[in-house]
Amino acid sequence: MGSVSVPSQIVRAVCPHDCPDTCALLVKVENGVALEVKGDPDHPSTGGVLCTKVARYTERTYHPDRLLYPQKRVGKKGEGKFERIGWDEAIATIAGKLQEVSARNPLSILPYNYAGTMGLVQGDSMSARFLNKLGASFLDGTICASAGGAGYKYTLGDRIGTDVEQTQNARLIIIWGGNPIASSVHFWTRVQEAKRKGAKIIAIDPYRSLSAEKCHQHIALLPGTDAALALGMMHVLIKEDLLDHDYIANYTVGFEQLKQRVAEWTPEKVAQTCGISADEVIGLAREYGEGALRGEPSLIRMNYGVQRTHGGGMAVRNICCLPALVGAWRHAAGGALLSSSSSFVKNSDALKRPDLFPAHLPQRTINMTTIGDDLLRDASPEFGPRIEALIVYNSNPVAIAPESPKVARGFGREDLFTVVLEHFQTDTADYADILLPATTQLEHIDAHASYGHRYMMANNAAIAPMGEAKSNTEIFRLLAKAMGFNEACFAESDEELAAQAFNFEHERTRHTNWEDLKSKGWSKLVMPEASFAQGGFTTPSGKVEFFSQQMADDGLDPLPTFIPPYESKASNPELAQRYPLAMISPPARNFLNSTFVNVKSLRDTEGEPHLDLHPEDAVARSIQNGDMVRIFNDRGSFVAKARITEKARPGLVVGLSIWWKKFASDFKNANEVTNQKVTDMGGGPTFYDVLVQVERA
Ligand SMILES: Nc1nc2c(c(=O)[nH]1)N[C@H]1C(S)=C(S)[C@@H](COP(=O)(O)OP(=O)(O)OC[C@H]3O[C@@H](n4cnc5c(=O)[nH]c(N)nc54)[C@H](O)[C@@H]3O)O[C@H]1N2
Ligand SMILES: Nc1nc2c(c(=O)[nH]1)N[C@H]1C(S)=C(S)[C@@H](COP(=O)(O)OP(=O)(O)OC[C@H]3O[C@@H](n4cnc5c(=O)[nH]c(N)nc54)[C@H](O)[C@@H]3O)O[C@H]1N2
Ligand code: SF4
Ligand SMILES: [Mo]
Repeated sequence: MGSVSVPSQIVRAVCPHDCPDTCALLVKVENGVALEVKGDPDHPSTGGVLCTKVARYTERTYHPDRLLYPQKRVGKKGEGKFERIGWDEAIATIAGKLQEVSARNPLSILPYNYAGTMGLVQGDSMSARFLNKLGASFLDGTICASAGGAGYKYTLGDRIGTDVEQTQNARLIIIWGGNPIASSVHFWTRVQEAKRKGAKIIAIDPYRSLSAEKCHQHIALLPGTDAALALGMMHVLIKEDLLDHDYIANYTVGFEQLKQRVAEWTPEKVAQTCGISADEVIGLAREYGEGALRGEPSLIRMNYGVQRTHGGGMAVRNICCLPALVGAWRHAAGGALLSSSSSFVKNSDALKRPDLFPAHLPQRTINMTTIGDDLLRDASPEFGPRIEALIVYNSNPVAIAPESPKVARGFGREDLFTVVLEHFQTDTADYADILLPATTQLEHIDAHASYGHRYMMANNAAIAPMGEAKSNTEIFRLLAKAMGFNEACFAESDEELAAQAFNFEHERTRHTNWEDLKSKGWSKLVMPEASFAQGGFTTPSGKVEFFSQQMADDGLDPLPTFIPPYESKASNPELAQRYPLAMISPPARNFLNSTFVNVKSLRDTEGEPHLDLHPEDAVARSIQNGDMVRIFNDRGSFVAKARITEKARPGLVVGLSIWWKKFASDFKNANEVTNQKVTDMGGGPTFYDVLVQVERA
């Protein structure tokens, strides 16, 4: 009786989201339907566990609001009124418009893409080929990690750090500007194991985050002052001779200059700069240095909190000097981890084909952090042509980019042609002229690296595309065809692309290949357990560069220093008179950047947009717990529900993010008040370098 039962099948997949954990997934599929997504128990980093967001991945994939067919805008920009069209009309309209714009100047065309999917194929492969061939402007992908990446590179070289799978063996773990319970739960699991084995855990964070409150010690410094704290630690380590002289002599350059530089950074001066006590500075340095002298591994997990203010690059650089001073790199579980991304041997040129860019044409790069200003800019000799066409994929700029009032104004330009590839009708999608339905991770193939662990991963398609959705790659293939691009590379399948994503001829990768990855799901890079036990840094000198000639050549201070925030009481007292509170807007636990905000069960858990503020600051403004408050500065304003809590240090307010504007009562989010100014190096955003005032709404 009834239907024939088909045995369920397990498909190996990868979590595509912008998270360092890059989990291995097992998708249970029956009759073409994905029933359940689980963590692979055999994958050492995933350990069979997923975060609450992705454990509900099928809820997102089969969400009733999924975009299932192409649409064109019929209402005003931003209003969100669309009408269904066919794929032929969609592709012909886009190709026609791009042809018209590129006939004037292809640099007027700009992609806006980031890490909505971290897949190397659906992230940027056929899309990059298409845009290169067109001669479009490049987008500098700065929105997350470029400041820290630059500071790391000057000091230690490529983004290779301690293997996260060693965490549980460390004796001291400093969680510096990160909230792993929310944003890297698999690392946190290992921290717990270390704690059970007796390790001491210290959080450095202006906010008593979910993670900070579970650490042995929490140092709540002022935002954007981490560089000074690191200078103070170095001062104490050197003064009290808590040093590994042998490591310094063999594997570092510039120690004498560093010694002179940090002499002025006394614990008292650091305490003053960071808004903490001198004892905290001294205690932290001794904990770090004395443990090392006892031969105990110490790990610094640096995260993104330290790099979202003016001196974010320098902060990472200064912190990167610490492990070498005490010889922490000698241990597999010691050292520092910012990102593991350079551990991977990727084949980026094969996927993106920069050689397709017409040799006779000029090039231009637009910083994605300043998209608000740049969309509003007229043509000029310095800027080049006005941006006339925008192709958005894997990103939601109207919600996530800084100084949103300008971003929205730019997207609202009547003379701008905007294409958006999306799963859902996001805040950005509302501004599209043509809105195209993209496949999710369960519906397409991909290859993945990670920025947290050291496994190459393969994502197999578990189900057929929903409705008329097409993968990003397929959409750009169709556009290439319509534009008459007939190079063979525009016909390559996703499978062919995925097979090229990694270089399998390197000592780290030679043991596997694409077919093997696809069937097993993942494979660990072959690398030494303690990468820098005997130096081998990828800086120009091959050593840790306390003094960096490269920085001097780039017009930067060649030695560790402190670059104050753009906006703080100390650095801009005049502004602080009007806007006395520092605001940060780090990730909410149940969202992933702006993804999942539209999944009701997760949104319900977050509730509504909140602003955490200290009782002192609340009393001074007659604000009661639960009041609606308006947060504002010269750039804009938004409302949120006040949560009075000592988690926020006095003078600091915290609005966990990133809400879709359309789910907020005032159709706005924290990026109304953030800043488009960029970091000291790497052109990164300064999301947490913001002064505001708060009042009852
Ligand atoms: N659940 C969830 N997970 C995520 C994300 C998400 O949105 N939600 N986003 C993903 C992405 S794109 C990223 S980049 C990572 C981010 O990963 P993490 O860097 O771990 O990010 P957060 O969880 O925001 O932790 C940052 C912490 O830095 C603190 N902070 C803010 N300013 C400063 C400062 O000046 N100094 C110091 N020391 N600390 C500061 C904040 O209070 C916050 O607790 O997480 C990824 N994982
Ligand atoms: N105020 C404030 N703003 C911030 C931050 C902050 O801490 N505070 N964090 C910043 C950081 S660290 C980051 S990384 C950025 C993140 O900014 P984004 O990268 O823009 O954010 P996401 O929400 O990760 O992804 C954007 C979109 O990609 C879509 N997407 C996913 N997979 C696919 C696919 O296969 N195809 C297509 N076409 N679309 C897909 C998703 O549906 C989602 O809407 O935000 C930044 N903005
Ligand atoms: S978001 Fe992060 S923790 Fe959650 S499943 Fe994906 S990779 Fe794992
Ligand atoms: Mo990020």
